[in-house]
Amino acid sequence: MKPYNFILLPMALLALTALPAAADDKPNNIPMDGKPVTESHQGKGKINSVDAKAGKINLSHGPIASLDWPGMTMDFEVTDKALLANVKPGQKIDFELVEVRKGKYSISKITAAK
Ligand SMILES: [Cu+2]
Repeated sequence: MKPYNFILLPMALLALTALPAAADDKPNNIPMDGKPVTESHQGKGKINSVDAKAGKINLSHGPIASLDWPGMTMDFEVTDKALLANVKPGQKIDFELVEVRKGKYSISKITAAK
């Protein structure tokens, strides 16, 4: 064996063993071209309460077809507490949800209902 083979062989083995693990770790919303896509879901609701300090909001929201959710009243966290700076109970809003963890959705956008 030439000296450089001692370096290349272990590297080749490492690359082979690392690939399957990396493929398994991929979230299922990354398409074939490898660019991550943040899928968002649109909802409409009415604000019941706002906890700006905790970054939480309680909404009565309508059905969200893209998530197969029925309408309900529930708490949401927001991805950025600044989203709650100009909202108050009683307001009707359009909002956007993103999946922040597997099965966990947070509000990423709030606008006055159109
Ligand atoms: Cu809900």
